[in-house]
Amino acid sequence: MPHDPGERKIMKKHKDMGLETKTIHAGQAPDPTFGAVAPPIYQSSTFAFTSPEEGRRRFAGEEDGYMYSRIGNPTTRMFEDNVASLEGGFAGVAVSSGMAAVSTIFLGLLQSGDHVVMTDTVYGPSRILLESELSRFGVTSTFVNSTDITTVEAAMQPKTRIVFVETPTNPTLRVTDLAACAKIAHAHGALLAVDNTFASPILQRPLEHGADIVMHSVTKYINGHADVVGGVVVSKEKEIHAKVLKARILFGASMDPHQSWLVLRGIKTLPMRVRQAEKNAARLATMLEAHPAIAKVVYPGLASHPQRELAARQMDGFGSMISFEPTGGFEAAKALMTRVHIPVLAVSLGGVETLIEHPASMTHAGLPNEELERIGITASLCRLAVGCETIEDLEADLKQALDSLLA
Ligand code: LCS
Repeated sequence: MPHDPGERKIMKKHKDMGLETKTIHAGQAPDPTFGAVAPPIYQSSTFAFTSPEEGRRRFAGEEDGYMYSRIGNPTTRMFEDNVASLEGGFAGVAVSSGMAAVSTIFLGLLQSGDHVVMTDTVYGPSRILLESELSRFGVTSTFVNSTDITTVEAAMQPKTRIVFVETPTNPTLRVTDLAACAKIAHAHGALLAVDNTFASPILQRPLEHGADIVMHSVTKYINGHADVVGGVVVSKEKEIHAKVLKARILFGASMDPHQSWLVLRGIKTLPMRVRQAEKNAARLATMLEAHPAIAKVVYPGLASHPQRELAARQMDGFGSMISFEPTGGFEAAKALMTRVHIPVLAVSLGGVETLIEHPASMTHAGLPNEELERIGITASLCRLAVGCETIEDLEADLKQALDSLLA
């Protein structure tokens, strides 16, 4: 298997096949040594050369092949090819976490003096990375409510290099028009990068809407079993991929071979997990909206969601994240989080188990209070990451917890 994407024959083979076929087969062929059907874990930091000349050629980029696992690893490569195939990109770069995916994009493509336009309600640390870290290296940024596309246009500057959009957003589930953003970014000579973590490639493929780069926290739906932290970046074009790969190699945020193997195992059931969780979420969102102990429910599939029509057009489903506010404010939110029995009180999402958390004091705690209120992360907002349990059990459990708030 070549180190450099080269002809990318493996991905071409599944190019026109369905998402289920791709998750199971893309990037993988039976092991050439023993025919093992499950991919081998190439748990090796380094790879032998048959001659000094071969080593020289590989380091010079004159020949495909592996040298050292920070640079490239066969198990990791299978995962990279698999996700690139799902997203319809040129190639993928696997990294050690979702935050490594965000930072590798910025480190690979920006320089001092450049400007970034970002969705204001992204996952808290993605925003903090720009505001408090990349600002130290002379990168400036503007945060906009990208659901209103005019704010993106208004924020563009001559030095804007990247428009970074998260859709749907964590945890406010706002939806941004990707095709409109791509048009604006390209008209100004910038790239559109999309955090596709909440949708997964099963429900949304940003490159099809004109984006140049798509990234995931693999920790979530792609792995799906709450046992791995990882990230991946898929680029549409070879030139962008080369820059992202170089940043991964030099800044060193590589994915470990064992991590890659676990993630390859998880991704095979991605379509089934995503669809089951979505079915559950749709039922729970409707049930929550009708309950007297609930003041507000945010779910892109509800008629009350302001961007429902856009979500229906741009996505192949509404996902399995729900945010809601109980009528009794912060105290009611706290009580609810302790009275549910099935949802686990924990951050993260995208696993088979349902999780509940409080964004203002947990995932988004790094943002100032006024900003949290402004972007809709109120003190009473709870986030439910719906899993794949039996729906009647989830419904009954949430109902008993909500009923207890009225008692
Ligand atoms: N992007 C999104 C949309 C996320 O939700 C997260 C993590 C990241 C990037 C970063 O990924 P990581 O480095 O953690 O793999 N979101 C989390 C959350 O909502 N709860 O815990 C982590």
